[in-house]
Amino acid sequence: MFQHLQAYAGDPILSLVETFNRDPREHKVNLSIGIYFDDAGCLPLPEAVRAAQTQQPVQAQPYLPMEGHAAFRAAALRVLLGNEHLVLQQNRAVAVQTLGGSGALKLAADFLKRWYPQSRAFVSDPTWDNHRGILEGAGIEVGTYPYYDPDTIGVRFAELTQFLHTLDSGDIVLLHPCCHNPTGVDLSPEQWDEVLHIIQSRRLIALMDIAYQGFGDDFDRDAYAVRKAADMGLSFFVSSSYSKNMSLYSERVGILAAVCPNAEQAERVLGQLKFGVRRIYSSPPFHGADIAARVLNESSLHRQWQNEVYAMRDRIKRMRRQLHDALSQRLPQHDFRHYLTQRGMFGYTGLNEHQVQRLQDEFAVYLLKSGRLCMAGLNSRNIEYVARAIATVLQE
Ligand code: PLP
Ligand code: TYF
Repeated sequence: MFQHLQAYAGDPILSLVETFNRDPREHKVNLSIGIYFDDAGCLPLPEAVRAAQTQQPVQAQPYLPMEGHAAFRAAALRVLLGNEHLVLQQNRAVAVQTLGGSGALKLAADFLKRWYPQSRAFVSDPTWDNHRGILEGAGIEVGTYPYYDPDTIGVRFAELTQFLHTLDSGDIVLLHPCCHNPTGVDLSPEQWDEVLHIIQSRRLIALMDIAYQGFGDDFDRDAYAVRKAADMGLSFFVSSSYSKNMSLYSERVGILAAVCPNAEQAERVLGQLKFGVRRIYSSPPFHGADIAARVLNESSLHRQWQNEVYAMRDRIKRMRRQLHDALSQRLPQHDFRHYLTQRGMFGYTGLNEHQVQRLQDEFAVYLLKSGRLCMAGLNSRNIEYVARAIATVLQE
């Protein structure tokens, strides 16, 4: 019956983690997947999340409604838009609990294909691989917009804006509000203003994907693009993930939010998103969303959690600084300043595929083929070793 099936090559990032796990070398270092590890190399559970989990009574739960956990959805909207945003007061923003950020993207993609069947989607060049996979999986044609410039280690901003001007009304643009995956290179507030004005004037559909809120500057500044788009009166979607900032990876906690022109349309959008959920999995799981709701809705836990995320952010920044300093010391003729300026978990090292392979083969240091390095995998015990390994492959 299954003879005609092709073998599945696997997700490149998850497959690399499997290769890493099988690697017997004791000194191996995993800088591939975007997961936050602490200085001991462990996956930490924020104390605020642990406290919320401990409060949780163990009892049977009925199904959640299609749209999910009400207190979580409301709180997650406030994290995105700020507590007092006009769109919240006017009931113009709605949210559906999703299976992490990935589930939010899938729900958005299905919705967009159904209601804007002619629209093409454009993702940054480069982007997280699964963006294309999820959009294409929903039957949407996917192209790329110019983004990363390896020469300047910045954004091809003029090309990006020129390109957006060529798109058709109703085309979808997938944007990373902060901590761009994989490059770590973000737009400035002024650049966001310009991009969002083009999106508004050309009637494009913004689909923002925020999976690292809190890891860039802070929860408010990381949501600049989301709040600016809402201030401008745009209608748009946001997928938001709590996998990284609550360390709830396997619980699958996220939302898909929609900001709409008025409350009546918002209600209709919510209805169609519920229809989408109904068609895929009927209703989301309770446990992770309930933990997140407790953290977000209890002010002392919320504050504690934010500070814990900021401690993760600051540790990553220290790793950036130490890697920069260690490499600059070894190779003073090289410019490593991009290690300092890139934001969030990832750094784009500029290492080529051959150099990345050598790091893996000769040093058991695992990066993605693209040269993406997860800064959160560095710690005080492995950083000198990693710097020595990178310096070696850069020199030869
Ligand atoms: N979007 C981006 C940019 C990501 O890096 C990730 C990483 O996991 C996701 C979405 C998916 O989020 P989740 O793991 O919550 O599905
Ligand atoms: O880019 C990353 O490493 C994270 C984690 O299919 C991830 O976003 C990677 C692959 C995948 C799901 C999550």
